[in-house]
Amino acid sequence: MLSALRRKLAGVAVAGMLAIGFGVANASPASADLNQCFDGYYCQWEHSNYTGDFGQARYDTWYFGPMTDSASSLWNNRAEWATLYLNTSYTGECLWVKPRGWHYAIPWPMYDRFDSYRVGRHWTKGQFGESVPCSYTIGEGTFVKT
Ligand SMILES: [Ca+2]
Repeated sequence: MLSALRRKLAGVAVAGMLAIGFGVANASPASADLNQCFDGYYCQWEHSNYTGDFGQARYDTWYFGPMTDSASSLWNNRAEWATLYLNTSYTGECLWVKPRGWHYAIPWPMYDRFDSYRVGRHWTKGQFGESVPCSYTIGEGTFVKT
C-alpha cells in the first residue's frame, strides 16, 4: 500500500503554500487526500481514509486547536519518529508513529483523541523527563501494543 501512496504523491507540485504551526485546512471530503501532506510534516485527517478536515505540523505542537480529539487517519511524512499525545502539552497516554508510518483508520482506543505532537524520537508518556513508553506504535498500516 505504501508504494501505492507514494505513487499517488509522485509528481504533485507544492505550489506556494505555507504551513505555520499546525495549519488546518477545511476541505470537502471528496477533495481531501494524501496530496495535502508535505514531505517533512506530520499530517492527520478528521476522518478515515485521509478525508475531512486536515492538519499538518513540522515542529512540536502543544495544542491541535480545531483538530483536537479529531484524528482518524494519519501519515508521518518525515524521516523522524512522531509521538502523539492524548492531552495537550505532550502529556498523558501516547502513541509512536515510525518514520513515514501511516494508518488509514486509527484503531480504538486512539482514534479521535490526539491533542499534541512531538517530533524527533521516541518521546515518553507523561510529563517531561518521565521514561514510561507509549502504549501503541503505528507503522506502515500497522497498529501494535508497545
Ligand atoms: Ca475523527
